[in-house]
Parts: sequence; C-alpha cells; structure tokens
Amino acid sequence: MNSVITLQFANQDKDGPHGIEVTLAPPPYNRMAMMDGPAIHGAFVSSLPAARNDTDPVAQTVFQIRQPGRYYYLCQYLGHTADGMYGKLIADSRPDTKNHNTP
Ligand SMILES: [Cu+2]
Repeated sequence: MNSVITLQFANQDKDGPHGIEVTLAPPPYNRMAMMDGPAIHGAFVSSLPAARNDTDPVAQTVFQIRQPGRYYYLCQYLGHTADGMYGKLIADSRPDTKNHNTP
C-alpha cells in the first residue's frame, strides 16, 4: 500500500486558531496525544490563525500512507479534542470498488 494523501486544512473559526495532525492514538483524548507527534511524516499542519472577515486561513500538506489501518486526526490545541475536534481516517488496502464520481 502506498497512498498519497493531500490534506487541505482551512480554519473557518473566527474565534481562534486551530491545527491538525494525524496520529495513531485513538480517543478518548484524556492525555495530550498530540505530544506523540504526527504518526506519518508530513501529516501535520501547525497553527492557523482565526478566520477574519471573508478570509479563511488555508494550509496544505502531502503525505504518504504505507500501512493500512486506523489513524486519527485531531487539533493540537489543548482541550480542543475534548470539544470533539478529532476524527477517524481509515486506510484500507482493498481495491476501491466504489464510484466516487457520483455526487
Ligand atoms: Cu482546535
């Protein structure tokens, strides 16, 4: 398996900065999982400032997933994962049989 992932992250929150990092640590995040560092080289976008007016700060990173499995993305800011700023990313080595071009 060797999947190239392009991650584009936009902070649409006008009240504060956020970042994103891919980790192997599953929830619950009652510890600072972000201190483990990203699970994959490059799977990290550091702090983006709060959005202003009509401008959402945007950053992009490209990384490779070589191992199938469950990964998690989270915001590195203390307390943000407790507020739900995380999710699951499943890397599956089976052939993709779904048509992703359908809206
Ligand atoms: Cu956040």
